[in-house]
Amino acid sequence: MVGYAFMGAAHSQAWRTAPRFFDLPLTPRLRVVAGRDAAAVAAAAERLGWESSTPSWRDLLTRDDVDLVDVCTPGDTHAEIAVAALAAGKHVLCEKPLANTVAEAEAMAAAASAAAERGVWASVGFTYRRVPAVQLARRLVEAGRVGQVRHVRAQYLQDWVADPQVPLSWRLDRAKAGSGALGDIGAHVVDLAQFVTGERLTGVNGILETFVRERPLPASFSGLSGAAGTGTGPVTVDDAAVFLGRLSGGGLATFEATRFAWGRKNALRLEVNGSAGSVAFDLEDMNVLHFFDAAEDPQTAGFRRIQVTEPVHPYGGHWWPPGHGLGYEHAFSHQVVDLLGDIAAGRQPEPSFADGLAVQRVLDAVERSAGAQGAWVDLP
Ligand code: SOE
Repeated sequence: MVGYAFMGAAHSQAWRTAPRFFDLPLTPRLRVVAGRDAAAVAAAAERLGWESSTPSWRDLLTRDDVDLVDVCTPGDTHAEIAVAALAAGKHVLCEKPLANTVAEAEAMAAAASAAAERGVWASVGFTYRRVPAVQLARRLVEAGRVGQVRHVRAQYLQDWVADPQVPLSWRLDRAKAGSGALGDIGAHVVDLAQFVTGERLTGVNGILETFVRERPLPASFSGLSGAAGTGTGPVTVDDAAVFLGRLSGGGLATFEATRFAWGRKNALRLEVNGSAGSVAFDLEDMNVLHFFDAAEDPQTAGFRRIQVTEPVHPYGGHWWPPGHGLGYEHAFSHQVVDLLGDIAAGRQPEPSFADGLAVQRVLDAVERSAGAQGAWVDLP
């Protein structure tokens, strides 16, 4: 693994836990974690359960006991690490968004398709696909239970920078993160909208805003919170993104991604309205899927609140007894389960780098639309 902060901790937990709850065709060994600060990465290895550490990610590429490289760094290093790892014959799991630019994402997708010819696989970590209720939503849409998709209503609402005194961190730095709310959390809802509907966005029209343009420099920062130091610096990314989209099946989509929705902590919401029904999901109530079936008797029809915690449900029966819910971290374990299953079977894991590139093109189109005063931008 490269990187060992928030995402590195989440991935480590998943690599350790998945084989304890699922029968996996391959057994993960946490061989080595890389990070620039030798002392800090050594401490992280100890804390997160890695056998060794190194200050150079390139060391991973020459080790025979490394089969897969898990990229948990900010977006500015994804392309370089992932392309080099694939060239070295290592499978790659890369955090989202795939890259900071379309050009980087294109290079990564090209490297992934060349590697696939050699049975070396790449996947991008749009982890929310692995929430059981999201998988169930996909199953219902795929089975035709909502019919022809008319609307997708997608939001990702957070509030962790709504306070102007929250200091700068890499997620607010365009050079590191590529974009702000758009790429950090908007990317998730773009991916989920396309995953759940099985369609692609064919065009977008959007606006971006940065509400707080100058923030304290950090004295320290960890995860999503930090302490202010002295002096200030510029915020170089969007705080919020709002955009419209057209879907390949003719439906209409609306998206909102913001870090300024006080009280909304991690509210990823997705609602799909089709010709035959609707599904609705909210990550803040992540064990539940709401489903409306338009074929039901109108006298008693209504949104059904499905508790997605039963053995018949996706990933069901592997964790706790029926009715006992899962949390944020379980989706990362499911990611490990699916990825190792696909690698062992010699098939392309999903989401692929091509899927990551498709999302990147949407993000780029939203930025171009916003830059062109809301012009409509078509996607290939
Ligand atoms: C912060 O906005 C963040 O941790 C994102 O970086 C993640 O991708 C998202 O899953 C949760 O929020």
